[in-house]
Amino acid sequence: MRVLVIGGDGYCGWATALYLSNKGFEVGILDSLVRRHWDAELQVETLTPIAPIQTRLQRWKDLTGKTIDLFIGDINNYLFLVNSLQQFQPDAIVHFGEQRSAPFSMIDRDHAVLTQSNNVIGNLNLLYGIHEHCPDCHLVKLGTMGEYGTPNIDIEEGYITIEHNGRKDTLPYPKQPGSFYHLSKVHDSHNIHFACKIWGLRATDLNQGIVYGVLTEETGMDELLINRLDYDGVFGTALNRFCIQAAIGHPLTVYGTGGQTRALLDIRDTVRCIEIAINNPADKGEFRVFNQFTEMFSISGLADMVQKAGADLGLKVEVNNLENPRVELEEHYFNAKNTKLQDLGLVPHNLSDSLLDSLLNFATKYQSRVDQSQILPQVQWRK
Ligand code: NAD
Ligand code: USQ
Repeated sequence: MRVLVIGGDGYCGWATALYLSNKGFEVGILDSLVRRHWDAELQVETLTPIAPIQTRLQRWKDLTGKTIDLFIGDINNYLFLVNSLQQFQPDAIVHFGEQRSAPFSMIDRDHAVLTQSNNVIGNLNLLYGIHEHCPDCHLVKLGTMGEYGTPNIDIEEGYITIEHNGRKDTLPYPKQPGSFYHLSKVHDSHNIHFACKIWGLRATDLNQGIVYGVLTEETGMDELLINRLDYDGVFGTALNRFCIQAAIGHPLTVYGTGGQTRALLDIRDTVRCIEIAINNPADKGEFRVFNQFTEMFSISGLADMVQKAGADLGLKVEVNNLENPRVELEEHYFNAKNTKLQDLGLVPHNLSDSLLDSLLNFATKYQSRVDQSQILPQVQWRK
């Protein structure tokens, strides 16, 4: 099967492209490399020294004999996108290629507009590209658990059955996202749902939780295949950030009380979930939604776990409750369903002491690359 990984130079996309290539899929990567450009603009670097994409792919070929096609360009450039689709002829497209940071989208008007135009128009182009050039292709689109927000009822997988004034229907689950980035994902979901309805496209929206970890079997094979690991206040995410903070002796940055509860998963489960979605395509006209996470934790719970794992390694880890730069509930109900991927065969890697240990050791190895001035959050939602 031919799989095009859009955003294949990024954190989830790189791990996925190598995993699928290793499993025998014919893989192509399409990426504009804009994420490397945004890092440069923010003057941040990933904790890990990532090689240029061409070097990465050459190393992969030298090690495994497997070739991954490369298309460098922006999916907002429709001509480029169509040429790539015609050349590669994908059976499935995994779409990771978006601006994915909530704080980045909240910096100012420019960054909100950049986020929504990059994400929403890029995704709309892709829908047209599939419709016009590969209508049978299965779109596997990365959404986010943050589309749902934190409602005071259980979160279902995409749809909820409601009885109202004596009538009953199954409807898209209500969305209450918490940033202009998370909103872009809601807009994408609506556009994909509509395209499936009018053109009979087949699509799976994967509402993914926060991803943690860095090593997968493939990216761990060689230093030149190393994956990115963000720790800065804009692109770094909760658990990864906490491990790196612990390794360099920076107090853990819990925003507010830390009672915020979120859905999380190991990057090794991200790649497996994508494989499961590809191997079990949605029907023609079906807009299918899976909640892609394995466990739920409060942010203060995560900080406590990192503190304990750090202590076991002889690190003295402090926790700081900072004034919350975001507008979000800090104490709330959160119970989301996640059975669909497990029913199709996902066996989760639950968060364990050994994973925290390995992440802390990994962070310690690269600690000299950390710029301490990039750790505290600088983007304010209320500004
Ligand atoms: P990332 O920033 O590491 O990678 C995204 C890649 O997409 C980058 O290489 C970037 O250059 C590319 N890209 C962005 N816009 C593009 C465009 N218009 N055309 C072509 N390429 C483009 O992000 P990530 O952490 O790997 O996230 C991947 C996807 O998964 C995103 O859609 C994100 O919203 C979603 N997701 C991520 C997480 C997480 O914790 N990292 C959690 C849930 C969902
Ligand atoms: N938080 C802290 N301290 C930190 C960083 C974050 O307390 O140092 C808190 C935030 O306030 C928030 C929670 O942790 O309540 C999660 O924040 P995050 O930055 O780890 O994650 P988020 O902004 O939600 O975004 C990340 C990815 C995004 C993806 C999303 C999945 O960047 O691409 O869509 O996780 S989810 O959270 O399920 O929506």
